[in-house]
Amino acid sequence: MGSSLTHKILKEHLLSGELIPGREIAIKIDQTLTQDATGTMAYLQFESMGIPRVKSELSVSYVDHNTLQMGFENADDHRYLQTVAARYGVVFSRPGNGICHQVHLERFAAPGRTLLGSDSHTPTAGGMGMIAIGSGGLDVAVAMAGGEFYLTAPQVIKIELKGRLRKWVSAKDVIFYVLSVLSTKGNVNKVLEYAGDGVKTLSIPERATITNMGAETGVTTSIFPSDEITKAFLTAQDRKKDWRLMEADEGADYAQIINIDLSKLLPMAALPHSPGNVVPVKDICGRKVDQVEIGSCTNSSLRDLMVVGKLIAGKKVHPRVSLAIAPGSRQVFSMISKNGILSHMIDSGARIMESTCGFCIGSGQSPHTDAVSVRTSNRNFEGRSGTQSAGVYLVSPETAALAAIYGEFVDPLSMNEKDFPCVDLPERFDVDDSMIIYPPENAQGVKIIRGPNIGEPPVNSALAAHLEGVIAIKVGDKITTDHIMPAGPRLKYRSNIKKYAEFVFEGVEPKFFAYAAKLRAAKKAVFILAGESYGQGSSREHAALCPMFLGVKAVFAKSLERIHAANLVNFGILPLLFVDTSDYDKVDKDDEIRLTDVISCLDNNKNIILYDATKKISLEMKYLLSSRQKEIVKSGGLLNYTRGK
Ligand code: MIC
Ligand code: SF4
Repeated sequence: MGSSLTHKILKEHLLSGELIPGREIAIKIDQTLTQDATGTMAYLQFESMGIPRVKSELSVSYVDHNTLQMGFENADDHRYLQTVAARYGVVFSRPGNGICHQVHLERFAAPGRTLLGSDSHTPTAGGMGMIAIGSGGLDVAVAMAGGEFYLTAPQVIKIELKGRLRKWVSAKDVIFYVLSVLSTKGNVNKVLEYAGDGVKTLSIPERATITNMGAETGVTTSIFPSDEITKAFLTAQDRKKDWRLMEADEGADYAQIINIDLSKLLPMAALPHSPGNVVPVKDICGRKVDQVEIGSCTNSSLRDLMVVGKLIAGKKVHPRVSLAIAPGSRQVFSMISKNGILSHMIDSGARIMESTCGFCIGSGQSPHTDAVSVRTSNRNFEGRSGTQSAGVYLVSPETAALAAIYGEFVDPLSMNEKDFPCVDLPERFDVDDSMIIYPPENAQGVKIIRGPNIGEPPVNSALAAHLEGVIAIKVGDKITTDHIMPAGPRLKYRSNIKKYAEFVFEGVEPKFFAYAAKLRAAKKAVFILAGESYGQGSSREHAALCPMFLGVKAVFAKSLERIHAANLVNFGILPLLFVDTSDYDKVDKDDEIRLTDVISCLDNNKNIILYDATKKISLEMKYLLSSRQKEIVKSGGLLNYTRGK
């Protein structure tokens, strides 16, 4: 039987294990990427490994998330990242050069290769026919040190595309449709592989929009084949040499097939507060809009901004609406400034932002109280915009541009077909890599500069055989890492775990920090009780690292998302799952809990008994850990485990 494209690339990179869905495998990582908000920890961890220079083919450090520089902390992080990159052989993309995923797609992504990034939207590069996976920063640090990356061999779902998108329907609407089928939970350890004749109708930026937001389904990654369109894009980026034909074998085997007729899709929107709440835009027409934000790693390519610019040319932004536009990269920014599109935007009343994540991560542009904010980004979790009472709607660039002009939701399909601004990608992009700094060959003399806000990563102790403690918080389903570890104004503490840990569960249970401190002082373990799909969303390992710092020893959940579960293991927190999920209802906050013989249960593959001393009940907990992961948890985390070896 033929191979899927996913399995072909995984096979070429397989270092250990069998490529049988569900089994743990280790693969070689060719490229890595980090961004500033997860990068400082990743490089501090890399430094602690004592390796003289990165061993990956290519490692790039981007500064794109936090560039507001409110206070010295942020600029200190940037300086640390620049100097540590030079010292260890990492390519450095300066602040202002663009959002990591957009720049990586333009300048570095290559078909057939593997990429590991400390950001959950790393799968954006899957639009280029590579296996691109998001993970915690520590896993990226290990990959930079030449270590293998462990993952569960995925089930591959084929998404067969036929037909062509109608005018006014966008690549974003394809992924919204996929989200309406798969939802945001229950897709762990799967890969979405796109195929079929419809693929040929989509440009690379459009494919990247689709693979980018595949992250919201919770899959390991998404991938498109590499074909003549990929070749043309790479040629236009002056990188033809990176092209390679990559496609699935005829008759390849898939776990599931989803058929999509592109010509039947409608413009869609994800309603507050989940990317999975999708409805056709026609169902919300007329709803008033207060803010429109265009950009983010999902929709900030030259194609997207050209469409937006042409749509708003000669028109004015509605008086109620604040429209902000952030080009995804300096290349995009520079090209729209030269071709006149930027003038149309400025003349319309749009506010032009830096080429960064900015609004998407709540770093500026928080909407007003109770606002309706319409965004082209990929996440609309409650409070992520920085305004708890705002409702964020996710849409395509086309829908966003119309909302900015009309001040309300307008169905793009109600527009005249001939008025749709078709955009052809240029034969040559403006290539100027002057904001990308290559490391010196001999970096021995390079001094790494650390500011006072940059602290050493905390270390954990080995797991105790018996754990006694208290459930300090009980949360429901779909708790995201934004709930656990808020970003926005708190981002500047990413390099200072002691300080950042004060904000764990800030928006959910503000007393959590004080409660955990009290339990720690009483030498009690801290436990977290969660529902389905705990740890959705971002890859930020701080959502495990800071709880670990506060004394969290185990999470009891109905189910866990992939990256967060791996981060819990990496920091020595036991990820335990209810054998009977209805047991979740029997346990409460403040309950005294005992876990006995934990080590011998792990060693003998036995379920762990959670004894609730308050309720006087025993519940059975399971875990999905490989032998290697058990050793990591027992050691108190990956750093201890690696040092021990
Ligand atoms: C996000 O979109 O949530 C982020 C901010 O890019 C995160 C990374 C982080 O928290 O630094 C992600 O997606 O992994
Ligand atoms: Fe940046 Fe938003 Fe993309 Fe995360 S989702 S990388 S914050 S633009």
